[in-house]
Amino acid sequence: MSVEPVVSSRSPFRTYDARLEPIAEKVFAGERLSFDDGLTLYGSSDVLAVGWLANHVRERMHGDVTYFNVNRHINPTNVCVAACRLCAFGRKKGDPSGYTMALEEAWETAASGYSEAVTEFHIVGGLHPDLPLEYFLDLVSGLKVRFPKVHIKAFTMVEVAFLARRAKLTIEETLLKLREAGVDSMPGGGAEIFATRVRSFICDHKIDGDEWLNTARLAHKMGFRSNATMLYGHIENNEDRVDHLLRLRNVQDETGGFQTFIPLAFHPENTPMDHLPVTTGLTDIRQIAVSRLLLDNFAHIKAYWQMLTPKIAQIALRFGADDLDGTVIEEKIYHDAGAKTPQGMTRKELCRLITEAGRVPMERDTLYHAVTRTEDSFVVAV
Ligand code: V47
Repeated sequence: MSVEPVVSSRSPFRTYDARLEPIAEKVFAGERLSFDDGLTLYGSSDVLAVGWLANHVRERMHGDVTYFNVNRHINPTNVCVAACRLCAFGRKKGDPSGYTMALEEAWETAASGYSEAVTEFHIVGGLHPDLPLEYFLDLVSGLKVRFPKVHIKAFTMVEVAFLARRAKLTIEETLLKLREAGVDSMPGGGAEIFATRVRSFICDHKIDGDEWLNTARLAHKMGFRSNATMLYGHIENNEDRVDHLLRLRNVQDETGGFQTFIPLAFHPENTPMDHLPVTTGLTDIRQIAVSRLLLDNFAHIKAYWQMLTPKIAQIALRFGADDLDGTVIEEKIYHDAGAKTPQGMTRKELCRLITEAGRVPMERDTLYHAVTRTEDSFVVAV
């Protein structure tokens, strides 16, 4: 590898990895990066140059603006038929540490734990063998009655497909019922890694990669927006990561329905893969940067602070990320898997992270409309 710095004539971009130079030229020209470019970005030892390019794209798209939201996570049940090797949250039916919220309890949870009005409920849970679709419809419609202004981002593509199968409905019929009940959009979970070799080991009972993508495609065509995730840092390799990102990019070309991409670092504690090490800071930062560079048709890359830690998430704001996610209030999935991050953060704490990264905080709702607020209410600019 050359140790001479390569200096582009068109920018202050510098790298000691000459393989990045043609990629930089494409980035400056707004050209799409290829599968091989993705592998080069993952393989380059010049992580700062990769990050510089991602930051360039991030600033071209968003300037200094950095988004966050005031949200609350609700996990109605941890009982799950899937028993994924990646997961520390799910419990088999009958396990004494399994729980399922009564509807009243879920509605009370929604209102608890935070003094400022939330703009979003983020609802995901286990694939419960017995809870009927009606439970979830009642849960959502009850929330809408009690909190009519709050956006409901609920149920991953995996949950939607599972509920459809249990109710003997098509995915489309299920999505229509969820929409009628009050679901506004969908979170990005359950995508994991699409490549069959990996997926069949880490989550063999879930829908496969194509089914996840087809469910998202259908939801987008029905007018729902959703997010997308990728779980990295377990048994996947760089080819699997690039494949995952480009398959998302292809669906996004077709539908435009994805809002945000969220790379999720695998937390091994209390999972059947607890022999694996946790990801390192540079792996996390590089993942943010490569995501920003390959997903040219995604508006937002989220550095989910609960998963990355607030410190790494803050640094990610200089490596391609433009969103930190939210106040969250109570997080179960990562904390069951050993996360040491706080359960929630205040608006003030999120704004401090963003401001000290030299960025400009902007509170958003789920659909990225600006939010202004008084002490106990909020207004969404549409
Ligand atoms: O799908 C489960 C992941 C996801 C582990 O859309 C794990 O705004 C690491 O999707 N280690 C659920 N990850 C969370 C999720 C999410 C989070 C924040 C924002 C949004 C959004 C979506 O958590 C699962 C799975 O990929 N997960 N277990 C674990 N041990």
